[in-house]
Amino acid sequence: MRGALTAFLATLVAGVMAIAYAQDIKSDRSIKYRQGALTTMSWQFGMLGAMAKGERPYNKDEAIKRASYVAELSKLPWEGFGPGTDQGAPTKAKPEVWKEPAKFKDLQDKLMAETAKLEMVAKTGDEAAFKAQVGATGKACGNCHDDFRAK
Ligand code: ASC
Repeated sequence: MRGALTAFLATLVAGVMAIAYAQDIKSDRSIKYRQGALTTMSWQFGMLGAMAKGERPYNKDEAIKRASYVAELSKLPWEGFGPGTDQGAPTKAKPEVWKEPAKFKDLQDKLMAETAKLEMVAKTGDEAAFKAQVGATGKACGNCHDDFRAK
């Protein structure tokens, strides 16, 4: 009887540990995934920011290429913010991401709308409009960081 209970408890503990370990791996991968996507987007958008500020020469073809990357990249990070991925690796994501999902989603949608517009505007070759839209897109990045990313 005692032996059966011990075996049962040992199995239970092993099971709980296996689940915790699996979740930790999954969470760690999700966090690294979303950070990778956001970092890649930041690299590409940073080049457009430099162009908009005149730190890099304006080039229509380059602007189109990078804006199209940013438009696609802006769709990717969000699935990396699944349930339970508030911890498991170092992250600046605030608890609000999971507490206010509707608001978080709304800001994702706004970013994706701005990046889609950025790609469209880049294709027109209108430099002034492109620069203005880089500003609007950067604002959409910042709006989300204000409430959902720790400093
Ligand atoms: C960038 C970048 C961001 C945004 C943000 C704009 O280039 O990496 O996260 O712009 O700083 O507010």
